[in-house]
Amino acid sequence: MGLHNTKHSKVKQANILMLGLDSAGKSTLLYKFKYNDVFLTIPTIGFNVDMIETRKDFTLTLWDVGGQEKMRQVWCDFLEDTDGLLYVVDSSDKQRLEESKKEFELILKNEFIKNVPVIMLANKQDLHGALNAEEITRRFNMKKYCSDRNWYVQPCCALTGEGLSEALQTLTTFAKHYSRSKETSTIFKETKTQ
Ligand code: G3D
Ligand code: MG
Repeated sequence: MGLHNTKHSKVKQANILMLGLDSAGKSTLLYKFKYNDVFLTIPTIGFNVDMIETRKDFTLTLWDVGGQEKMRQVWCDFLEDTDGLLYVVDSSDKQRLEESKKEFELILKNEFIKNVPVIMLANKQDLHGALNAEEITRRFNMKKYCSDRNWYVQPCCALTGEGLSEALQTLTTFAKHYSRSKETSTIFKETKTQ
């Protein structure tokens, strides 16, 4: 993807993978995130990318690779370089909650993103009957399934932008921490094989 962190250098950017069922609000979120940033759409491949400077000298690169069945294969190509997972759920869609949960569990099982931090976005909080963050935490069994990594459930509304800056800041903290630990383990492995 050409956006790797330079090995052994200070971490300057992190790759964030956005996932979630179709219609959860990923594209809307990305659109809201960007504000003045360059919003790059790659329609031929079917995904959107956005780079956001969340701290001084630190950028999050958000990859919205789409939630449809046909994009599943594509996800795997992204996983290896991922420093953070942004999982979006439509908190008002109780009918598809189980489907979303199954998808989430499947993703977490992937070896490439073992220990990768997760921000769960409990989106569409503006809608009547939307489950709150506590309820989403419980329904998605976060404590159990994310026990091996940093995680946080952030309530938000992609339409108004509420909760989004908090999500990005938490994600930045997690991703920075994760990238650093990844670098350290790389150095350790290299030292061992010498
Ligand atoms: P996706 O990219 O995950 O597939 P989209 O989802 O971003 O395309 O959003 C799907 C629909 O949900 C869109 O409506 C969008 O406007 C709506 N949506 C996204 N976030 C919110 C939210 O926080 N609150 C509400 N009320 N709606 C939201 P349409 O009508 O265009 O299909
Ligand atoms: Mg979309």
